[in-house]
Amino acid sequence: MSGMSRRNVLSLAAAGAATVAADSLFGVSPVAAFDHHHKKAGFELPPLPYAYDALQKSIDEQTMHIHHDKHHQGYVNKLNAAVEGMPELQKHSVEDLLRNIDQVPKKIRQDVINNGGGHANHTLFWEVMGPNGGGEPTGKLGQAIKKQFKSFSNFRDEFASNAGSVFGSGWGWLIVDDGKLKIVKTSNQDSPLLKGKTPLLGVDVWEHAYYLKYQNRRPDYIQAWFNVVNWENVGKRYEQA
Ligand code: MN3
Repeated sequence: MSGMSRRNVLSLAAAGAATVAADSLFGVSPVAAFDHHHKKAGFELPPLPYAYDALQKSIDEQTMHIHHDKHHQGYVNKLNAAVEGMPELQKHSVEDLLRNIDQVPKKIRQDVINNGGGHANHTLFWEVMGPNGGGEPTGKLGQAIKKQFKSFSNFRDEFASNAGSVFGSGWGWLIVDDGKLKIVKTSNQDSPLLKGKTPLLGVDVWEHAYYLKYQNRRPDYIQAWFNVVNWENVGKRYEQA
């Protein structure tokens, strides 16, 4: 009898230990990410600024859910894990960390490049899209694009072919570099901020951004993505740059 109950106690203890171990694999940053009373101590996933099905003409609802709730949340969680116990880093914006990457301790620098980049890039990505997107930019940005690329249609072709040519996973960007508009690409989650450039518009060309709807047809995804670009927001970013 006593041997039996002792075994039960042991197996409960073992089950408890297994639960703790499993939690600690995934549970480090959600605490920091969701506890608004300790906002300073962690980075947070921003809510999607529109409904998950709002971009359906170009990006399906399931992709938006997985992309925002799983992929972007994952970068936020891993960024929080990387800077855990480093309040001097936690108090900065992720953009500041990336702009000053040389001052981030070497042992976590690549983690901040990958996951801080993932967080900043996706935050921008949601903001430069919208349900009433598409068309052409007006105002100062519209003028600057025409000046730099001769026409909006030239700009669009160049942007699309640049993003389409990213080898493997990465991003196609419109950036401001020394006051000039430029089209560039980065690999993985590298942000233009790492090189002191200001990103205005970015298209995620990782397969997770389009594979459910477009499979291997990345160029089709990029063409459709132009129909949800929120040029008003991109124009605001330009005027602040
Ligand atoms: Mn992505």
